[in-house]
Amino acid sequence: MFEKVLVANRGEIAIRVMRTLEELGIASVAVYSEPDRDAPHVRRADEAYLLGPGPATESYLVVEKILEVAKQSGADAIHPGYGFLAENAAFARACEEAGIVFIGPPPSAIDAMGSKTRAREIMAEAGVPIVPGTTEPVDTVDDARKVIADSIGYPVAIKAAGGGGGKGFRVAESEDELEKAFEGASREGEKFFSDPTVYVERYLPDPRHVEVQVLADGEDNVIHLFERDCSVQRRHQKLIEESPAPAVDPELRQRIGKIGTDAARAVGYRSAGTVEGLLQGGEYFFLEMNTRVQVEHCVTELVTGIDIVREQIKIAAGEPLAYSQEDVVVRGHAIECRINAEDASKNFAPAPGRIGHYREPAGPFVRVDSGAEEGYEVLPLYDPMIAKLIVWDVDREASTRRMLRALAEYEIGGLKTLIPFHRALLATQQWANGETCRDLVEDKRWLKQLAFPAPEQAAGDEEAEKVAREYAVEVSGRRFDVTVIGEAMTANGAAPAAAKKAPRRERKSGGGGGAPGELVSPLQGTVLKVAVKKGAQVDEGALICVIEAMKMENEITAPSAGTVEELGVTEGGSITTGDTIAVIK
Ligand code: MV4
Repeated sequence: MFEKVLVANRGEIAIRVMRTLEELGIASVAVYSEPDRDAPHVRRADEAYLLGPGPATESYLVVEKILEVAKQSGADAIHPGYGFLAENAAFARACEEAGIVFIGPPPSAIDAMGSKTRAREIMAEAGVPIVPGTTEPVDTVDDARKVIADSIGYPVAIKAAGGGGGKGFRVAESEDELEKAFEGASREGEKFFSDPTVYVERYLPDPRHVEVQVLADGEDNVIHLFERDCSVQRRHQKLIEESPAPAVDPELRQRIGKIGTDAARAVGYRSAGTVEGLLQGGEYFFLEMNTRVQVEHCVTELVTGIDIVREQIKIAAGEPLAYSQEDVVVRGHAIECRINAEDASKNFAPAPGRIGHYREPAGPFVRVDSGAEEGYEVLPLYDPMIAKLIVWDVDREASTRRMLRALAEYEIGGLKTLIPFHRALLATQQWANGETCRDLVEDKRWLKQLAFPAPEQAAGDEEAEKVAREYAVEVSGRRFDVTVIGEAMTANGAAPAAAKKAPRRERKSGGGGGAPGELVSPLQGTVLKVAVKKGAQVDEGALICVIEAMKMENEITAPSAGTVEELGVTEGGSITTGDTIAVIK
């Protein structure tokens, strides 16, 4: 097994991966951009290294820099998370060439699935049902007109070959709309993937988005962990995901599970992956394969009890799968709500800013995968998804009630999030019926009425003249919640929550501050023991003294090897933060 893994990502997924690494006894290495210096994923890791400025193209996407950090830190492997470099075959190859394991599929499988036309061709050959349409690029609008008339029929979807996840996707209801759709898809393909190639599919009128989680170990064991339904999406951004899919019965479940494993086998897959498809009237069609761990993998973890990231890491380390298909069973129902810093009532406008008060829900069968905390600033530079709320219960109805309870417990002040949207949507009859809620997420009037009930509490908005504050009062022993609206108070040192910076974690070693070679006390307390004499030679990591603080004994060690030129501590003496313990040169 690996000893140390670099996590080439940020936010909730970086923390998610580090948690599993710790459980496996593997040290974690974080990388970060300048504005992420004090981000939670940086403090969660055992070691952290700066990549560069904020824009991802200068930090999280710089292959050479990440490989350099991997070498410098002695990492055996790199976990890419999702997004950034996760589906970049050139990066996976560069890792291999540098002798570092890429925790993901073989580059050839990334390439095969990266081209949507090639993927469709491979799937058709392997007997996997694809959405009817072309498996080859369509070069011109005239060619498209012909192939549609001959074999597809309207409406059609024009999709970019380099696309995926809905980028470069246009619909033409009839021939009049074809040229515009074709050019739109081609332009978007060129813009996002430097590839203007498009292909044509029959447009399915009201499909459900159903995907299959697969695991393959490279030793011919390919299994699936059943399906997820991700039909609640807007502009191709998934908002809510669940497992099992409400529209899938046991017979169909077996069928689409096999489609998932057949698709994975057809490209020699190894690692965790997802086969995405459309379900329309009992028919299931392959759409594309995501060759990474996905945002929504957690719902599958909750219904199967399998840690997908752990399996992914073990597979990458060369271990065979510990599960066979028969071992995998689905129990109960899990739902995930993406907590984005967005205002649904304003057409899902991005709502970056600093989080004020922050409190996560808890209690039975509630999981929060978050990259945020009190005082954390959501930057417009990166993905607006700051956390995911995932719940489990015995069935869909109970799981929905549990999600509504957890959403009500979730307190995020200072900026707007999708919490009000999720609470409203999960309370609708459409959701209860298991519908896709497609009209609802596009319905401006419905979205508008979920405008934020009370104008955002002005936590952190020091300029606001009037602020709303919530208090609990007791009247004759009975508790009431009251909202007091008045001028902001700055007295009593009660700083608004947003003004409080997240506490920095103390770094244990390294002579932070101080002159060269100076070892400064990180704490205040009593010197219980002095382990060296002045003039002594010490190795790096050698015990210098023991300081008792807050009833805890803290060992202070040498940050580097050298001679103890000065010694500022005596046994039994007291010491304050910032005092010189020793000078080692
Ligand atoms: C489609 C489609 C209808 N016909 N393809 C592609 C990316 C993914 N985000 C949704 N995609 C779709 N591809 C064909 N040939 C409809 C969608 C679609 C969708 C599908 C299921 C549930 C919700 C959806 C919302 C928008 C688009």
